[in-house]
Amino acid sequence: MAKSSSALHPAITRTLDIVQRRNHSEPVFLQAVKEVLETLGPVIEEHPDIDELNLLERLCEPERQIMFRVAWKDDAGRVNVNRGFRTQFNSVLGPYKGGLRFHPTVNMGVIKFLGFEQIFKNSLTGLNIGGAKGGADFDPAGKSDDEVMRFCQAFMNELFRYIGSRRDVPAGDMGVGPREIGYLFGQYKKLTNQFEMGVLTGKQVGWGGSLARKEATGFGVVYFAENLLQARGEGLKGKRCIVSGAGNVALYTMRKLQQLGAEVVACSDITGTVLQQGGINWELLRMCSEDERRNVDYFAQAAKGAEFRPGAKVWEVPCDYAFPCATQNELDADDARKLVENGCKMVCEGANMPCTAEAIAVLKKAGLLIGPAKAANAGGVAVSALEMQQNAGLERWTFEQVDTQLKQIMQNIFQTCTHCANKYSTKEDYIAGANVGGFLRVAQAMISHGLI
Ligand code: NDP
Ligand code: 2IT
Repeated sequence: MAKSSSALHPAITRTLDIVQRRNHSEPVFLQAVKEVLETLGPVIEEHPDIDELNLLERLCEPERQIMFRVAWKDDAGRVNVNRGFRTQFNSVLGPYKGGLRFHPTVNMGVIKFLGFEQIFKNSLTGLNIGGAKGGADFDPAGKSDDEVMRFCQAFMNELFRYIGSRRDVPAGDMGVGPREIGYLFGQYKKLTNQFEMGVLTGKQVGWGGSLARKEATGFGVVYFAENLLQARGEGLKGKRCIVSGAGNVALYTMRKLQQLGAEVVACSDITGTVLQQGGINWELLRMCSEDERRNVDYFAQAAKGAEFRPGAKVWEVPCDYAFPCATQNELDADDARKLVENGCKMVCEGANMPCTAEAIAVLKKAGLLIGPAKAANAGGVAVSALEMQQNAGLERWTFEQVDTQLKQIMQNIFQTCTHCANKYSTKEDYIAGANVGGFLRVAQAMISHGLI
């Protein structure tokens, strides 16, 4: 069987043309589709029915897209209007599953890129969850608790028609954490008059949430990185790491890195980059970020020996390993060159599609290990599925039980990526490995379900 060749399979070029024509105003969606499709050539050659059944085009078209008005009143009594979204991309492996993002940059293209990625990520977990994503162009920054609650209620007034524990199960993403999930759940319960625990995940642990869900994405990223490094006979102990972001994924990536003996030298957010001698004071950072909802400029003032670089990206700080955990396309070709120059050996993606295509090309050429997002950050949604499992069985597992399963799932994902990289691309091409591994399970299920 032929491995990846420079000329793309005709089914791929044809599908890319169609997707480009249909979605020309959605660059990040196109970027995500291109990255996946370009790695599928050898699989399509091996399974001609994929082309005969036009699976690629079917896969790139969401099963359903919902867009709605969200009108709500701020504390000054003014009426605000935002746009809400849910893309129910693919339900072949289970109920639609994926987070909600509240951020001013949200639009249909962003939600579609995230929903598309989610199909393959969810497939890689080996669990029965389909792919979806949603959110709104609402900016939670600077909003009062009451404003966030009123927005969540108004958002759910429309979304509730389309979700359900066996239909579509949203969770958090940027700007949506346990507080927002609580308000969303309260309104869903009010509207449906049912305590349908499994309709949302990422709930607080007191009323149906899973222990270790909060930690899961970041911990999973580090478990995946450990697997990558072990395969090269390397490890995390004593290594200098940099992490972008200071939100949920970044925080728990840093936590696990420190627990495993790595030194986290810097992190960042929209205000800039903070470095701290002897490593980032994690407890203090967690308090600033989670409890006080403050930025890293504030943390830098409180942290001993911290240096703050306003507006600077974190990638200029020399490190052994880098963990982009903030947002899409946050690491470009110049940043990648900087990392290479400074001797960085691995980039493991916590955020969804944090590296531009050009950055990936630079990193690959320099031989860095790359942990692709749809594999490396799948721990969050995997533990969401474990939360659904606990809810369905009216069970409550210990932190250790969940964490042990998370570790095993991340190892399984790594093995799938390794196997598929070796078989369909080249050794250590975990990007192709993740795409193919995620795709194969979805494709087989789509074929089984017939033309629907
Ligand atoms: P949070 O909202 O908790 O945190 C996001 C962090 O990224 C904040 O520190 C934010 O800074 C920073 N950030 C956002 N945009 C930029 C930017 N343009 N430049 C610099 N910093 C920026 O979100 P999460 O941690 O949940 O999500 C982070 C990433 O991980 C996203 O890509 C998300 O899709 C992905 N992800 C999340 C999962 C989850 O379970 N939550 C699971 C898998 C992936 P500021 O506060 O200053 O805006
Ligand atoms: O990008 C992601 O995987 C998430 N935001 C988590 C989704 C989920 O359903 O837990």
